[in-house]
Amino acid sequence: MSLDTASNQECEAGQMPSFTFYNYFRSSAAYRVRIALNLKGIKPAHTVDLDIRQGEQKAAAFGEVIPHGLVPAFSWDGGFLTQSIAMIEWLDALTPHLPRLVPADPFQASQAREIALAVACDTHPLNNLRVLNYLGHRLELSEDARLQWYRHWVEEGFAAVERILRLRCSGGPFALGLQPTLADVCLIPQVFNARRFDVPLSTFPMINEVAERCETLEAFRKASPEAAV
Ligand SMILES: N[C@@H](CCC(=O)N[C@@H](CS)C(=O)NCC(=O)O)C(=O)O
Repeated sequence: MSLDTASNQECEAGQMPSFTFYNYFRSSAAYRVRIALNLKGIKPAHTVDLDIRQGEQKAAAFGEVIPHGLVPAFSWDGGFLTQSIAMIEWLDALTPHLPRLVPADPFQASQAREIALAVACDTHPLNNLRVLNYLGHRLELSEDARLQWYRHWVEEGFAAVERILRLRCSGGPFALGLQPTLADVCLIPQVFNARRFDVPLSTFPMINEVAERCETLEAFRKASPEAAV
């Protein structure tokens, strides 16, 4: 596959190429992309499931399409894209006729990104597999200490999102109003992870309400790691 600039520009014409999705069922960043694909009704031509516990995403064979060694990623003939939020924005930009995940209104778009980034930048990276592995293997923190770390950063992140939701006062039922957006797409996988690690969520009523509403939608349910097992 050639990754030169000219071939990457082929996508700029606004045509969605036939693409491959690199996925791991329990990855919350990949879960975001699965929700986005379902909400838009887009099916990748191929899905490659990689077991990140075995480090499969770092195999040399994927070096040109997953250069940072993390899932999710997309590739197509002549190009690749990583970073779940960039990938979702790419899907959205190429299919504005399908349900919009980043609202057309610039202020609402910023608000969707605000919540998405509070999850994807301020919360999730602190609890990534490689971070938890480093705490355990390199710094030799106990299982209990790692769990404490995990819960602390989710609680910090969710406290911020809860305050934002309260101040934005969208009226629901989704994070920013009547339609699910990038905000919900990022929030729900983090809620799933929080439940998995028994983070108490009763102090985040607005997040809980949004999660309950999203989970009534098939697009969210079918994207869940539980749907894959
Ligand atoms: N900022 C990235 C995060 C990607 C990421 O952290 N992926 C995790 C799974 S959720 C991963 O591949 N972890 C492998 C590892 O930590 O070794 C995104 O949004 O796509």
